[in-house]
Amino acid sequence: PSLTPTSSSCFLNELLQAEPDEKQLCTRVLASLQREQACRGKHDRLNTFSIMCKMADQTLFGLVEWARNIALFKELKVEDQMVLLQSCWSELLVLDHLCRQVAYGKEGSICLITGQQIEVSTILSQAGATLSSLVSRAQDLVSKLRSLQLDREEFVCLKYLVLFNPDVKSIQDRRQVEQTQERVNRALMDHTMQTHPGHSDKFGQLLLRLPEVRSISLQVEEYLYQRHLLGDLPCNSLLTEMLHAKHT
Ligand code: DR9
Repeated sequence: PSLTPTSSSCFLNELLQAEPDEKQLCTRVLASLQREQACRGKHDRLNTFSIMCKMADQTLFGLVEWARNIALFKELKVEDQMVLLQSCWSELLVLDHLCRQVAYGKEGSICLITGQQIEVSTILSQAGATLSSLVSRAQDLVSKLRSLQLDREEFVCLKYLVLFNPDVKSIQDRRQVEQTQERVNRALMDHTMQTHPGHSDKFGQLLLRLPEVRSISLQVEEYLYQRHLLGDLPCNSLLTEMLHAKHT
């Protein structure tokens, strides 16, 4: 590995600078949950599902804000920004969840954005079939990413690759999305070769995880849509809005 910073590593540094701070995010989510609880009376507490949805909603706000601050994203037409976000919001949520598990999760438990750890066995005993399968699939992916020693740089690249997806239908500036995708891909490849010269296929191994992220995210949407049909989703949330954008 060379000692002079390459253009890829400079580019990666820039991407990392724009990463949201986990502590700040946590504080914001906790504050919003507390505000909500304070507005309710003692006998009208939120149930677990609503609390989780609020958490996911706040996380989603953070992810949209993150995307909108990216220079290469801001340069796109607003219509393109919208279709890109509508097509990848659930993948971003899943990636975010996976990365949090790799960074902070303990074996056998799930770490929420609030820092709370919940045992997987507890979830599996309370959740229905769809959620149980989701959590198990996500945990399997977490194990794989841990054994690949996914780092922050690689995680950011995966987020970018999910966001800048030139295959999304009706994109106008397809060429520009493609160029960003290629640039990030290159940076990811250079980074894995520099940090793991002995592990020649780490780059390929990471990219091969993306279809499973996609598949899990579609199952998350299906799960949420089922709960929506049961009338369980809060109506004025970004989560619900994104879910609807796809079903119209
Ligand atoms: C990173 C995103 C942050 C968002 C926070 C949500 C994180 C979701 C990630 C993992 C799920 C954790 C689940 C914690 C569950 C707490 C205890 C429990 O098991 O509650 C059961 C309750 C209802 O289960 P059910 O819907 O299966 O119904 C059962 C039925 O009544 C009997 O058959 O489950 C919940 O409340 C879960 C709410 C999940 C909200 C999901 C938002 C999804 C958004 C992003 C997901 C990111 C990836 C998740 C991959 C697992």
